[in-house]
Amino acid sequence: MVRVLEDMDYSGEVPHSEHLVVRGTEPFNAEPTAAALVEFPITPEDLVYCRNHSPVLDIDESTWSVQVNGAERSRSFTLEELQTKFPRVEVVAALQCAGNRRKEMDQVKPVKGILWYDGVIANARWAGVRVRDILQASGVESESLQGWHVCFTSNVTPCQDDRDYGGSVPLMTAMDLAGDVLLAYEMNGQPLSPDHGYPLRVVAPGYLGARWVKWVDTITVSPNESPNFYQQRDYKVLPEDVDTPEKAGPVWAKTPSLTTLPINSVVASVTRRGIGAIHVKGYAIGSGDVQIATVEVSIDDGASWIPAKITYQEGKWSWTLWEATLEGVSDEGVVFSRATDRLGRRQEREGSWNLRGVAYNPWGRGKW
Ligand SMILES: Nc1nc2c(c(=O)[nH]1)N[C@H]1C(S)=C(S)[C@@H](COP(=O)(O)O)O[C@H]1N2
Ligand SMILES: [Mo]
Repeated sequence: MVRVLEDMDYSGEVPHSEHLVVRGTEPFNAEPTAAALVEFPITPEDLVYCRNHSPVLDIDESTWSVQVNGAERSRSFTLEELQTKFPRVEVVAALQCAGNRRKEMDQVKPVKGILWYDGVIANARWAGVRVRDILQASGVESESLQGWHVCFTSNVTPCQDDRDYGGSVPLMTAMDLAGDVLLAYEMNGQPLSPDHGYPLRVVAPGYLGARWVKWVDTITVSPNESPNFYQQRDYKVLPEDVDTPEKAGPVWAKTPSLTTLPINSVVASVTRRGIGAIHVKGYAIGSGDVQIATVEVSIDDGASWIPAKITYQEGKWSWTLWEATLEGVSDEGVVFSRATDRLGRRQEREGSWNLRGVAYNPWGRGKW
């Protein structure tokens, strides 16, 4: 456990990428345009969105250690031990904030939260240590801990709504070799930057970004989910009739925490090509571990659909990039996108409204 600040103090804030649209400075929250994002299968570090509930600090890795609280005993590991004693595992996975596209939901009816456009998503190559390996080395026997959770905490600084930042995933997910839950020390072949969790962050493929705890210094197995504010009182799809914070009060505890986000696709850019033609590009993302099978576009309000070409997809956890050229189009119009996954589940025309503006996924939409 490493506490650097007792209070939120922004005087040590690190410099950030200048290629992002800033949505807030203290804490620093910023996203790229979707048009910039879809130019790269693997998102370059300076186009990775930043989502923070606290100052971003430049942490001294020599003082870093991770405390693991197993069911029976506790252990602590230095960063060097993690890097040298455990296999290095690489995973390509998309990181997406549950608030992606909140701006569009807010136009349906106002919501509470940062009005993110469609850029709070990044596809990166993460490398680190499997949480499973660390837990096993700490004597955790998952067979006897059915229904338990792994709670991740960063104690470096207090946050806006809690004294630390935390989130959890089911223990089974972390123990499953196919789950690929890591404590990552690299992003895209480089050490993590302070913005993205240096020296160590959780990578929980298929889970919403809120569980990918940055600057993680404590892992606790528990019969309960993380008690942290951001697990219990935020990042939940409240019922549609809860439209004020007062009504939300008693409902938080009854509403399940978000795990995966729904299937999604967005139109990121529409370019006119000569007379009567447009070129459309976008991204899509499956829900959990179910990859995208097809993306289609429509220029007649959904009456007919044309398959887009998938230009990138990698493994189980990546996003999908797609593009389409449409000919014989009028001078201006609207193009929609919809994605279908390998189980045949399809993105619907409308998304559902909720007070916190999370998990929004209506058809993608672009104009020319
Ligand atoms: N310690 C800490 N971890 C955190 C957060 C935070 O505020 N503090 N934000 C979470 C949320 S809501 C998201 S979407 C992702 C964003 O990761 P990024 O800033 O690297 O894009 O980190 C998660 N991990
Ligand atoms: Mo988030």
